[in-house]
Amino acid sequence: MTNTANSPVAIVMGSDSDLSVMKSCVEQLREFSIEPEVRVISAHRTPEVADDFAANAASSGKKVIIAAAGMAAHLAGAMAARSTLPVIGVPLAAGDGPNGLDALLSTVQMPPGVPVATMGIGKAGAKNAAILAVQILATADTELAGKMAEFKETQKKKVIEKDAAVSV
Ligand code: RP5
Repeated sequence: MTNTANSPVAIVMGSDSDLSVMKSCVEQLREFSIEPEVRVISAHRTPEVADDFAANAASSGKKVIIAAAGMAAHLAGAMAARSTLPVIGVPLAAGDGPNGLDALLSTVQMPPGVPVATMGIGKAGAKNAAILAVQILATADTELAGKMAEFKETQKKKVIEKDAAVSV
């Protein structure tokens, strides 16, 4: 197994039940040759671990923290409270609640001074979290910036091809 403790990107999630959705975040990062450190850390069930991880993330070489959780999702906020790093939050649908709206509001409604860049709910948000993390890293990495430009170009070409091929 690769040692990812020195990776510039951490993905923390509240439960292993979040992994099926967060795999798309991992896969998207891998497309940019970034292998993230992936951890299951709960703001509510393992608050000491969450606090310790956030407090030490910057000094251990992390540049961005992606935090994903469902229900009353406080993980991203807990990371932002204890770290100076940019924190990207991914709200997830979990439990019998309102399909992730609970997690979205818990993640996005941070008090002034403690921002969490909150993505959309679920898989699209997980993928966008990876892309935003790459964009943040790319501000100080020209090679990565080039890969991001390529990514955008490929995406554009795909839509133009679909436009040309569309028939009803
Ligand atoms: C949250 O509670 C987790 O992020 C997960 O989305 C949800 C349910 O967790 P499990 O009961 O499946 O462990 O903290």
